[in-house]
Amino acid sequence: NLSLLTKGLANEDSLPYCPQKSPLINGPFHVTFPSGLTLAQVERKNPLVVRGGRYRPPNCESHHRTAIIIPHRNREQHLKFLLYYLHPFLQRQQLNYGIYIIHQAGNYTFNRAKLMNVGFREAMREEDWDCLFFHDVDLIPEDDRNTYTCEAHPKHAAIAMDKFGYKLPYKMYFGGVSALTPQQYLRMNGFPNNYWGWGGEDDDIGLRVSLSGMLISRPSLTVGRYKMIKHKLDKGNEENPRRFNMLAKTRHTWRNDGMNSVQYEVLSREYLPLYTNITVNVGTQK
Ligand code: UDH
Ligand code: NGS
Repeated sequence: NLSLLTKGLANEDSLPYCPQKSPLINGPFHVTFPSGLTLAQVERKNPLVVRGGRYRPPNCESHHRTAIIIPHRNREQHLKFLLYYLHPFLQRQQLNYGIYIIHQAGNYTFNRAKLMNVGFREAMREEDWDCLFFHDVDLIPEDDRNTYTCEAHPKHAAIAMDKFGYKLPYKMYFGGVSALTPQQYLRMNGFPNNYWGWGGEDDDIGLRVSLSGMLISRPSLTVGRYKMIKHKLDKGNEENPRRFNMLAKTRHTWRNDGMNSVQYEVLSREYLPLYTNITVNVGTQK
């Protein structure tokens, strides 16, 4: 009868749920940066990725809906390598996912954390994502078991980066790649909007986690491994001299500066084959 037939089926499309643990997951993999790689090649290698950089497993209904939010300006080469690795990696994890590039328009000082707030709002507008990964463009995961899903507490995924000798540089480090559910994100009022230039914004985010009464979860050092694509400090992202003063005040400012105060203007939204590109005017420092 009908109830027997539908048992174990996830939805009206009659796909069964994917297994709890993906059978396609392997362990560590070797990351290199092939010269001459093109986005067209990455597209050909990922035939099931559809417009806007969306994917869902073809034969089963995923348990997870993960959005990847990548702050970006003038790092096309890094983006190409990240997409080359990330798409197959996320597919092996049998995730329902989408990749969003949040591109800061203009030449004014870069604002990584504010771009993440934009990414959160714009991604959630499109789909009921249950997990958001906030992902630097230059960090490539090196192990399939680093699952891009959320935990009971905000997750700092980039625990072991090659540039820090595959160790955490300091206990409160929250930089590189982190993952939060929409509920966790809103509970800490998102990320700060006022860190212009390099440094400190990730420490502010880490502080917000604990100030809002949550803990930091992390994968193990063996699994949370990342290779960073080497580069110099970008033009337009100079060290922020105010960052230490700002960090000293975070416990007073976090409730008023964040998702409840973010202002920006979306200039364009393009559904490209491998990602959704949102170009945004984030304004300038007051
Ligand atoms: N980003 C851009 N374009 C920029 C600046 C930053 O896309 O112009 C994004 C990108 O996703 C990058 C992230 O913001 O991965 C973080 O910026 P970053 O890579 O410059 O920061 P990181 O700390 O490296 O990884 C800085 C290297 C030199 C720091 C020396 C300071 N003492
Ligand atoms: C801390 C910065 C963080 C930064 C981390 C790693 O000192 O923003 O170093 O930097 N905090 C402050 O400046 C307050 S790195 O070695 O990647 O250049 O992420």
